Amino acid sequence: MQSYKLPTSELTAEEVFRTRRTLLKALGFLGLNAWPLLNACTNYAAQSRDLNGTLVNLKQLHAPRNGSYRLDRPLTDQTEAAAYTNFYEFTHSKEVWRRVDRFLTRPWELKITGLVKKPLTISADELLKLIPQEERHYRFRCVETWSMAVPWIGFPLSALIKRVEPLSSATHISFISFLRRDQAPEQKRSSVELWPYHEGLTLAEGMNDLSFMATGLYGHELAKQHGAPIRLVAPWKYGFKSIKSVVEIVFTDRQPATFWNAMIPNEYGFWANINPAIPHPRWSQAEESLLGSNERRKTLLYNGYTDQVGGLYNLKDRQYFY
Ligand SMILES: Nc1nc2c(c(=O)[nH]1)N[C@H]1C(S)=C(S)[C@@H](COP(=O)(O)O)O[C@H]1N2
Ligand SMILES: [Mo]
Repeated sequence: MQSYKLPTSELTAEEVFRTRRTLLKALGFLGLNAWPLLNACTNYAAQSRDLNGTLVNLKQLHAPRNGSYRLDRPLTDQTEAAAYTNFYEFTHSKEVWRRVDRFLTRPWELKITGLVKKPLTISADELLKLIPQEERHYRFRCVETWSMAVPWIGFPLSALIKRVEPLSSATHISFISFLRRDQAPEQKRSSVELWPYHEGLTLAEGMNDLSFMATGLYGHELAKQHGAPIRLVAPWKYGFKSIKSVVEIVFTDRQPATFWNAMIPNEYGFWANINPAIPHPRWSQAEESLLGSNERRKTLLYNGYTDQVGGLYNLKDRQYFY
């Protein structure tokens, strides 16, 4: 997904350099020859300690499991999932967790506007109290071919839609993420004019029971790199549809613009429904690699959710699969 032109970040190199220098000093002080040791263990030790620290600090959430959603594979290890995320506002690498310190996810306001009878502006914490939370085990498939299986906590998007009462003219829902150049390094560095990240669904897709607003993962609030404090999860679509850290939801009467479609229109469309038979222009979508174990599996049509969403699309019409 990285073929567009953004300057790459040098922060990783800097951080690694700093860690190595500190260790070199310490080992030099002990009179040891540091180099062989360094290459073996510096980065791994420093990184995993920091990530675990981050995860331990998350607030616990308690939500009953909705047993209707069952998996055909084990849950992904939560540290593996947290260490390998896509969040282009912060970095193009998967080590987003190392760049989110300055990102403030509380207080957080979510605005719901557009073609609705009852527009709503509400804090993330109030929203948690307003709508009952549940846990759902979902598969999740990135367009880049990695996948995971995780226990989200949150609520069906339909519950929120019903609260604001869409007008009969509303056909689509647009989702908008934050714009904070002071907190998100890539929003500051990049010349891309498309920020904030934005995504969209049809109203029918949003009302489908699979569409989920996630506020937690693995029994606690979302880690920042997973899109705290609230994000969309549409598990039958490629991962880029599942927009993180949403600040605004707008009901419209036309198909909304979407970030990756605007960035690379010949590779990423509005629909992005998962279909192993239709390759990405640059790679096959037939298989996926499970985060953590690296096990390879055949990718399933609609990521295995045909019973829930198959009726929304025409399988013979390719527009739905890019
Ligand atoms: N705001 C925002 N949301 C985003 C992205 C992003 O870069 N910015 N990346 C998307 C992509 S490409 C994927 S695969 C998923 C990854 O979710 P995860 O990192 O929690 O696994 O988030 C999606 N949501
Ligand atoms: Mo992705």
